[in-house]
Amino acid sequence: MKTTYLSIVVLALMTVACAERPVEQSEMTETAKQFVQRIQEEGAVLNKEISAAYWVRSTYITPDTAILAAKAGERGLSFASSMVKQAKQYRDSTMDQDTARAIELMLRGSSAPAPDDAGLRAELSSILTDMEGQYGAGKYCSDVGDCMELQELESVLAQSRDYDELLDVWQGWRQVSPPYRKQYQRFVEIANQGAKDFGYKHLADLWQGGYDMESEVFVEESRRLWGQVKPFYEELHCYVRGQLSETYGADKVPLNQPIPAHLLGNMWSQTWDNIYGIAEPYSGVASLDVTKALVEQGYDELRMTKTAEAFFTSLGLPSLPESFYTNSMIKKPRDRNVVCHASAWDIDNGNDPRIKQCVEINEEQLETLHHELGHIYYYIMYKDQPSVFKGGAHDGFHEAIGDTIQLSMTPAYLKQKGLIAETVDSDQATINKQMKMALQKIAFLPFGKMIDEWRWQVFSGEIPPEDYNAGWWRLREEYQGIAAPIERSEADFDAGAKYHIPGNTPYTRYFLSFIMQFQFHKALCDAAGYEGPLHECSIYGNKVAGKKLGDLLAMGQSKPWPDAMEAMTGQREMDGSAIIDYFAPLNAWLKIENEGQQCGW
Ligand code: X8Z
Ligand code: ZN
Repeated sequence: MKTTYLSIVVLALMTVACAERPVEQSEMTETAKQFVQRIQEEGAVLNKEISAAYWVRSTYITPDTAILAAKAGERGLSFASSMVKQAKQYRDSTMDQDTARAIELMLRGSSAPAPDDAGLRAELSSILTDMEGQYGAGKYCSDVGDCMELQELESVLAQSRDYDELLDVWQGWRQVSPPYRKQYQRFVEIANQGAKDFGYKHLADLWQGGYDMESEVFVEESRRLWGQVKPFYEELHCYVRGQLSETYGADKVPLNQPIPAHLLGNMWSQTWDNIYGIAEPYSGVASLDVTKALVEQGYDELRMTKTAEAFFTSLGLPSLPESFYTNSMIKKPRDRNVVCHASAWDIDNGNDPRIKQCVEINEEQLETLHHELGHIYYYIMYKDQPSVFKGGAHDGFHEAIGDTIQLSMTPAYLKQKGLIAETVDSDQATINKQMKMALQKIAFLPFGKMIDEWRWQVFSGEIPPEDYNAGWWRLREEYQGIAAPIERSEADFDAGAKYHIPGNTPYTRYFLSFIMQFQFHKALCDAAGYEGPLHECSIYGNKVAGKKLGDLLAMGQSKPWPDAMEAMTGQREMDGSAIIDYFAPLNAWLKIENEGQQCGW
């Protein structure tokens, strides 16, 4: 099963389920421990079947695979409803610690809980399958009839510096989502009902409840973390806006206004490293063009994947099983529609882990491969946990593993791999490198935060269906300081043009991951005995750091996440100070650079 990101059946048995067994049958007939044991066994079988249907659907989008996937998903939803009903009966019973944790995890539900009604379950499953399929098959056909798929549109956004061309592809891709706006609204109604049936106020309450603390406390906690990094984001925003204004003109990018969303090198303005050329502090100092090296050296999809694997094995983690390479999809098929958005799947309980990624030969994709393998190594390392404990300590942990490795892909590491010609040791080179990283890691933070701020408000009814788009742009402006480059209206559904909305993947996990990966990086560098500045540390080849990482992965979600955090970092909290510390040189540089500028929007 694709755990952390797949829509309907989130994880192993916790969200899959088998409807056929009426709740009453289990009443009083088995202990809590026996119940957990049975659910795990039944869940594992069902899981395999559902994974197979979903895998085929995602790698072969047709009306037929929609039917098969929706049907399988429906069975999963039904199993989940039944499981939760039964689990509730054990809430106040006495039981051992592991069983109590298992029951608690079961009661968290999934990202799309179904109401206790067969008709609604079928409707929910088919809406989710259909929306993801429409997104996956999306294309933009221009007036002259040429059609472009998402990856081609993304590459125009990354490379073009022509304002109108950028605008054309930006608005073109956003034609994918209005056709499923009504379906999304219906999804919200049904899943909200499901959340209520599971005992939550609404779906936002359920999503926020997955972090070993009360929902309200978690919401505050996530906002506290945003508060820690916001001032640094505002400095970066100010500097980048100034550079864009010089490039496109102050009429197009006014200095006291939000930045037009199509100029940041990314379809969703979520990471900005593609405009490093515009934002480069010291022109030409220490070239960081890894893409050029990959292309020149003739890397293909397989060699890219093996390069990522080699980092993990250098830490002493095991090689990937042969089946990984046989069964994964790492190349975009030419003859059919697939969901290209990268994902990692735990099929058959750790025995058949796979990724699905339309790998292109560039640096961003190499990083994404490390991200995906982070998930895969989690699956492999918690393989022997009971199914109910297979999962990240929380979902942000699962997202953070591969990204933590990315932080060790320093210039020194890249040189060792022959992917940059030389390392340059100077203050200017440091600032350049930090800028490139910040355009990726700092620019992302408000985006990572606002997506679920929007969904939380949609689920709670604070943003009503008739305000979906206005609510979206209100939050885009508030958090990111960006604005739509052309007039938008409620005929649009701009949130839906981001994969995780039709794919129904919660997004706060990525926000948390982007904060925690720096905490993890620091902890692993400490374990490796590294003493220099954090941004120059690479744990490549270090078995002590590897052991620490492997131990974290092997815990799965068997314990509340603060325990896992403590084992890894010595701290029991998520904390933005490591990311701020990492970027100390750039932060200081930006403050001087922005002096006298009118920052903010
Ligand atoms: O969706 C992903 C991964 C799969 S879990 C490729 N990410 C987010 C995104 O692309 O929006 C990774 C970082 C953010
Ligand atoms: Zn991921």
